[in-house]
Amino acid sequence: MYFLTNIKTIHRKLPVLLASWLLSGAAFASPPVYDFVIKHTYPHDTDAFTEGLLIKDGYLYESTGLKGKSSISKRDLKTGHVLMKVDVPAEYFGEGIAIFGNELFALTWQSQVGFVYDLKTFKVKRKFSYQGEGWGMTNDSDNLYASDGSSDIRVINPKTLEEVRRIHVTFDGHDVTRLNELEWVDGEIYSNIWGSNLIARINPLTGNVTGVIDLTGIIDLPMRGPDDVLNGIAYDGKLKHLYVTGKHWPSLFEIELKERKK
Ligand SMILES: [Ca+2]
Repeated sequence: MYFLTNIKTIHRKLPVLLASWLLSGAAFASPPVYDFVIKHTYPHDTDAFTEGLLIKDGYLYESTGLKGKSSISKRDLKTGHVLMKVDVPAEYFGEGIAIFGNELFALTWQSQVGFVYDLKTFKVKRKFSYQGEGWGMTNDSDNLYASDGSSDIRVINPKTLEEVRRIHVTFDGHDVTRLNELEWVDGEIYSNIWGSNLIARINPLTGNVTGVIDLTGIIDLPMRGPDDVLNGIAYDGKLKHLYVTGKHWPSLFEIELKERKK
């Protein structure tokens, strides 16, 4: 999500809450915190203002934002080389993507228009509309899941593109806002918390945050600007490999999670 135009309107409570909770040592009964171990580092396109990231059949799919610069690409995971790419029309700010069957679904930020692409050709098959903003997206074997910067994740039927229900995400009784890029990981939803180094692990049935992944320090290179935040989670469910990156980051990291001792 775009920092400069949204910073005044977005509720900032949660990262502060989570950060203070992490610093406190999480002494009270609370969900676990996970640190990371980098298993592999792969190149990432520094021109990519990453909004969506996923792995399908061993290939990396990435969507990027910014008007006039948004695209969707299929890439070699280990080299980052582009295998197929389509530009999003210049009037749209590209956002999250998900793949369901042979179709790739893509959101736009404030245009309230989504696109359905043929996965093999990247040709637009149809469009769909929705209320509010589009941020992150993921899917399981039944549904699409979309965030909009609020504390709700929309559950969407991939055939009708109708909203089925909403997952209201809370942490210790507090609404968790700024949910951004999403990833379905073995029955949980992982969500970048926009503007932070944190990923929330969410129970999709209850909306409860069941754990927090702290990626502070994963990259220490100077970024181009304040928008170049952690964003992008991809999970290879067959190999159980978890990948993360950020906007304009030079690296894509495969990481393992280690629960922090209290
Ligand atoms: Ca993802």
